[in-house]
Amino acid sequence: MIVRSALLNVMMGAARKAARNLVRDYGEIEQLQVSKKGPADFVSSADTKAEKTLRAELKKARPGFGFLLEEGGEIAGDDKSHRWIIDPIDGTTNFLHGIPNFCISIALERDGELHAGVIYQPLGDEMFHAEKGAGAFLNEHRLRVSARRKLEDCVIATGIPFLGRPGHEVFLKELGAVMAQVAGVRRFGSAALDLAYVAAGRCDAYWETGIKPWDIAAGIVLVKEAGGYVTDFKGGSKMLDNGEIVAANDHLHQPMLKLLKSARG
Ligand code: LIP
Repeated sequence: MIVRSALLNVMMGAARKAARNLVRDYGEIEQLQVSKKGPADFVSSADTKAEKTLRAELKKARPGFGFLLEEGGEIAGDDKSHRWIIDPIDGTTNFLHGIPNFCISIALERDGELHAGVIYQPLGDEMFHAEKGAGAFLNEHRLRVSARRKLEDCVIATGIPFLGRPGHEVFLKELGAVMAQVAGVRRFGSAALDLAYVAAGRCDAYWETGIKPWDIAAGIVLVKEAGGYVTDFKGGSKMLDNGEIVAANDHLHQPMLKLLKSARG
């Protein structure tokens, strides 16, 4: 049995509590798909409810910590060195359409550095968790990024910009370059789970642009603790600031950066 820190236990407990209502709400979606009004309002209330639960649970355990919330924005705490970064539903479009690939994502930032991450996929009861220096886990199992060295053997995850999002042309260039070199490209619709999958070696790499801090903060800790590399497109560490991310195992990270750079021109 693995021994987890009190901090991770708090994060996992909050995720499980918020997930209970989320799963119930997800069960309602099917009925709402066929109603005239559609499920959009219902989903945004599920999102807000989950965020409220997460905030209350984490505040109870660590009263001084600040928050960066997808719905509620930035909330300063008395303790200036700690901040929770939370996405109550990552994969909202999936949730809305009754596609079961969504999760809760919670990260803890300590003195400006990402320190711990929990990504919980409630329908599969998959609890991904990691803390700096202590490794990454899926439930009780230690995670390690894939060992694949050749792009031709690899499955790569990505996110596709959609209506109202910039960068369509550039993305098509990136996709064109990547798809010609690899065994498969996947668009699962949850950046947090894409990163968890890289940490678990299910996917060999993941890239996306225009992504928000709460979508990727927890996943960054997971990939790094599973022995992978995560950077922005320039190879730097400003992913939360510029919304660009490339995550991969140690063999593929540089080749992926090179490929994306040459595709963008
Ligand atoms: C989503 C991401 C997804 C990305 C979407 C969106 P949300 O987050 O996880 O990978 O491609 O643009 O940002 O909106 O479900 O929290």
